[in-house]
Amino acid sequence: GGAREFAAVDLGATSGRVILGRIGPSELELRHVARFPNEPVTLRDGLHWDVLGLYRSVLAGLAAAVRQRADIASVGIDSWAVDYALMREGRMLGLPYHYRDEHRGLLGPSELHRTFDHAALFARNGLQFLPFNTVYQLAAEPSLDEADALLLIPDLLAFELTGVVAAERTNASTTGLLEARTREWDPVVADAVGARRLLPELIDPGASLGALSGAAGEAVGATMPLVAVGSHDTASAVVAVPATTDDFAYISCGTWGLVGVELEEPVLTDAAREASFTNEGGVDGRVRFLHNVMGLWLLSESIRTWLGPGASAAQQSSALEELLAQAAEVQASMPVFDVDDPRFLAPGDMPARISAWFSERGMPVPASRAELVRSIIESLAQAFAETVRAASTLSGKRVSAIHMVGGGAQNRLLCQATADRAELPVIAGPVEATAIGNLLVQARAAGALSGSLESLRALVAATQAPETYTPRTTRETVRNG
Ligand code: LFR
Repeated sequence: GGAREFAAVDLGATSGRVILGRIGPSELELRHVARFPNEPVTLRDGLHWDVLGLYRSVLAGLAAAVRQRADIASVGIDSWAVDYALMREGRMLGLPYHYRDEHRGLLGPSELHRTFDHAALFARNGLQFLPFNTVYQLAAEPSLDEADALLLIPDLLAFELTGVVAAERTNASTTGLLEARTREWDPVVADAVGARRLLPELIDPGASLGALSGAAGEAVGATMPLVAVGSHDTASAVVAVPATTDDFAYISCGTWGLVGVELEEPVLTDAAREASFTNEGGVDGRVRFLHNVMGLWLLSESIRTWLGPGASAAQQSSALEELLAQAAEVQASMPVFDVDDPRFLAPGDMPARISAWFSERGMPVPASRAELVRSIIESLAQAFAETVRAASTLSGKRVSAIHMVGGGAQNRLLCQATADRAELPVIAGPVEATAIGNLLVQARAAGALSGSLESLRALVAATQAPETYTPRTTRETVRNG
């Protein structure tokens, strides 16, 4: 069959993009159409996503895509997980909160754990404890009674674009309201937070949601169908891992570092729970058995602190590049901290929090910005390596290589440090794995491709040329281990 054109909307915690993909059985070609910042805003009642600004950027990005290609077969949307809008009669009841809102992160777990502790929840939903999981946010939610539906972020945008209400299953698996084994809504946990009547019908990646319609169709200038993809960004990223064998671990590295393996069945053991592993739903019914490592957030928030309020995205990324170059030159061995300490979750002064972590333990504090950046990189690499080992031990899955996808794949220092500390090759790229996974699932739904995830991955491997980092084994290079 001939190649066809698809559009991916991929919203990350710091930026969003619209990407066109031309896809056929031996073709996968990307064209970047639009990139826009995602800037949260603090109101009196807490930290929120600017979903209206995002929606406006999505419409403008899709309109630009249509101007470039009149023959777009479909559109797919993915974003970060867990956050939601409450709806009443098709109207949003206030702006969605940001999962990094500190107040809700403290209140939610303490509310829900009075009736359901984490072990009881894990036995049902298989999720690691993260204070911002939807189920905890709902336990802290002031306006549930007024709502008649709950829509996760991609489902919210899908509703505004098409008028169709549905819950895409991979993202629903991050809420805590889905049973890990059946992948259906769990009425018991949903009742515990009073959300049962708010949960839409579940749909799977590949299902069509119907054509863009109404004001959305007019703004975009076309009425192609919206197709459900792995709407949880991490689910889409894992689809596009360019693996050619089965024995791999993945690190989807952006704001977060999502580190784990793909399985057929969830692992619901005490050991998995105690190691903070999660069983999220993948495309084609696969299980993403992984742990959330704090990720590049540690770097981006440090840079935001150093540059001060008002620095542009361009200033931040050039500062990052400069600091990484300096960090690569640091000769002294830098101390490693626990990147998963919950104190690093909320926005704020990151360098001060990292320094405090070291001083509290009587450890040397990195003396310059370059040293602190190096310490962050080494600490992330250490956490990545340990998490890959744990994923393999806990699941019994053999791992002989690590695939690093997402923005982290272009961070050479991080890729090499991860290879060194894991003593495994790191295969880096593609950077746009999430958008590619989004596009591939659409292409398969349209019949432009066929086959299992393995054949989709083979296409990525054949067309995107990942780069391999081999572990260095001399004593000098593993000095930090
Ligand atoms: C990554 C991600 C993670 C999820 C976190 C919060 O972008 O989707 O998978 O745990 O954001 O939603």
